Amino acid sequence: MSSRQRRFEVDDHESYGRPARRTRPRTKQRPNYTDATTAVVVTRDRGRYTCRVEAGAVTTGDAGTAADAGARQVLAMRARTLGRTSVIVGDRVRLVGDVSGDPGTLARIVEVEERATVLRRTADDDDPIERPIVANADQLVIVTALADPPPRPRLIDRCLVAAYDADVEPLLCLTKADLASPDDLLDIYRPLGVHSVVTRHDEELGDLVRERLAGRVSVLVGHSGVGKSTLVNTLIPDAHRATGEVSDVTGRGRHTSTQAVMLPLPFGGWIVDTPGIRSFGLAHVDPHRLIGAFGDLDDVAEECPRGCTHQRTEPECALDDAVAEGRLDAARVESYRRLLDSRELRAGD
Ligand SMILES: Nc1nc2c(ncn2[C@@H]2O[C@H](COP(=O)(O)OP(=O)(O)O)[C@@H](O)[C@H]2O)c(=O)[nH]1
Ligand SMILES: [Mg+2]
Ligand SMILES: [Zn+2]
Repeated sequence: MSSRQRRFEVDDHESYGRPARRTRPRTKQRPNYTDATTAVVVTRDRGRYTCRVEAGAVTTGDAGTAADAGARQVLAMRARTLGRTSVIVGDRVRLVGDVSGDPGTLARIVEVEERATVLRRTADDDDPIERPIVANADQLVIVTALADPPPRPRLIDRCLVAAYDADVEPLLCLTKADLASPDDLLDIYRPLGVHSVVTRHDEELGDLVRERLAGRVSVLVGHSGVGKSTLVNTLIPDAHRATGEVSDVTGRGRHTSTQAVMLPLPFGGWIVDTPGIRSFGLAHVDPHRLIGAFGDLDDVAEECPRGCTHQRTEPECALDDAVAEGRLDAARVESYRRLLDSRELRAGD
């Protein structure tokens, strides 16, 4: 079993209420849902899931598929047979029952496809468990304002670690370039080879932004006020996301504070706006996995003593030898070690 599959199972601890008592003996044979309607979960609210069903037999979330004008939204609940399997935004599911999407109807989710990736919300004081929040994302867009609010590189580092750990490609999106220059921040992340885009609301969005997002499932993460919703509205003119809110969390209770909403992009792909998610939990991140995101470092690390964590304090780390011999760039190794260290910082740092 791969480590990813294992993590998928570990995540499946969530359930809503108590499982209903069984009145009939459970049959051994699992039902076959191949006739069920395929959909993607776009948002959830207290046990009700909004699922998007494409018109025609289009595979949902398919890379490169342009937004389907004939798609419909279907409200659904979990079928009891799902047991403890969690359902989150981005999940590809099968629906049975009334899948018309007509007002007042409620379909049932009978199957959740295995997830390619899982992003988890960080544990906090209210909830000590890191919960999965978005499935099947392939890009994490770390949205950082260049000013107002000022950038926080340590938070960016934490988001990068979460992305690499989840096998989701990071994209640094630097907003409000009308207020400050992106050069210093770009210099910090250049040694890691992180892709970046720079935006400002008084100018047209560069083609690069759309190119980076097209055909992918991208999750926006960043503090309130950095310009996430402004960006979504620019990308999707009819999205009408509220902007300029003082706080996405205040006064709306815990449920909505972590609500992610997935929207189809007009040029193909999906974007997930995540109002309350500022950082991701890193308690589970394994340093031996993180280095796998950096192929050149990973190759050198094969020369390390067993169990080497590759931190600065390791006396015989092969990364140091490789830097001394000019095989690796010192700034890249240093940046990688800074990421490793960021696992130990608290989310608010
Ligand atoms: N100066 C400037 N302000 C921006 C820019 N983008 C967004 N804003 C403003 O920043 C505030 C927060 O934006 P919003 O999109 O709501 O941020 P969110 O909380 O991350 O969704 C709003 O008042 C926006 O008008 C930009 O490029 N430059
Ligand atoms: Mg917003
Ligand atoms: Zn090492």
